[in-house]
Amino acid sequence: MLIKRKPGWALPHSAVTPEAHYANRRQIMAGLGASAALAGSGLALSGCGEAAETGGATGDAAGGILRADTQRRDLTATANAALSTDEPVNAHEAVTGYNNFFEFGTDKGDPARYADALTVDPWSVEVSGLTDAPGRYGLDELIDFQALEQRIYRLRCVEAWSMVIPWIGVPLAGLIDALKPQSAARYVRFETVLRPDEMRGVGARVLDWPYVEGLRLDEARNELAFIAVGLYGEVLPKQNGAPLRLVVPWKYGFKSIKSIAAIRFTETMPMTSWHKVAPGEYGFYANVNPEVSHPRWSQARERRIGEFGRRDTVKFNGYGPWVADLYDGMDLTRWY
Ligand SMILES: Nc1nc2c(c(=O)[nH]1)N[C@H]1C(S)=C(S)[C@@H](COP(=O)(O)O)O[C@H]1N2
Ligand SMILES: [Mo]
Repeated sequence: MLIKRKPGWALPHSAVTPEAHYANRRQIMAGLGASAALAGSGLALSGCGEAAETGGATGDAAGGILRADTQRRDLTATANAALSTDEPVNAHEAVTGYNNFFEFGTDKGDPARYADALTVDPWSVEVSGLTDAPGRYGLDELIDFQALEQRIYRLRCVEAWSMVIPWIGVPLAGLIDALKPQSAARYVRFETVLRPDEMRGVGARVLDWPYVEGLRLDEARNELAFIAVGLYGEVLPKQNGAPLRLVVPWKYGFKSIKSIAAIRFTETMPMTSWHKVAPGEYGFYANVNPEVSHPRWSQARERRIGEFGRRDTVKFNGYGPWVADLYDGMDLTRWY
């Protein structure tokens, strides 16, 4: 499919400064503070032009090292306006304080409270399976910190709440190519690090740890599929899945696996954590779909964190123009 699809919600390029530096994070946060209670504040990218100072990460990235253990370190990224929503982003406090990361507990505040125990530097990812480039890679070998993009995506959790998050990262497609999957590979399987000493939640058998997720390879190569290493202009907070996590915004949030430590290319569909624990409730595809109810609740509407009331959920979380053709011919009420 070579047609460039641009849906109604895509921002015109003129609306955003092409080089959006989160130069002075404090200044941005000050602007957000006033509206934080409402959890919506059109994160003013266009205002960033005034901030002259660039983030400290550039120099380090030039040296080839970006240490992800340093929380609140600024990253420099180019705004990808075409793939960003212009909806108000959620407050930093919500994005980093209301999380699902069950390895640290099941309360929404647990990840922010306890994920600090996770060691994210050094970090490596084991690449295996049907690939011509198997091996163990360091973070800086996998991610080009000179080529970071910002993408403002909606995140729709299967629990029927949603947020808008300004991610920083790289397209997953480029990473997949670099890892040279063989022609027989049809799926990619991701695994979260498992460290009982650092993850106080894994004693509880909520899931069969480690957390596992997967995508069909053509889904992984879709231009929306993203690997985030930051958000809100800073290095990814641990509660959000440092140092690298998947973001697939047309799917329910549980597909966007955090703190990835292993990537495996397979011929058959990988068994994923939520599908394993409740096959009747969570499918492999997990595309956002208001027409298919979760067995225990409707998916027709959602609560945008920070808003009162509920809004209608949109099929594919509004990303149908990019992804709908991935599922041509599939019965999405069966392959939920
Ligand atoms: N390893 C791991 N990844 C995970 C989860 C988890 O519990 N463990 N929760 C998922 C769910 S249910 C959601 S909604 C998103 C939440 O991402 P956020 O906290 O950055 O908003 O992370 C997903 N990735
Ligand atoms: Mo979720």
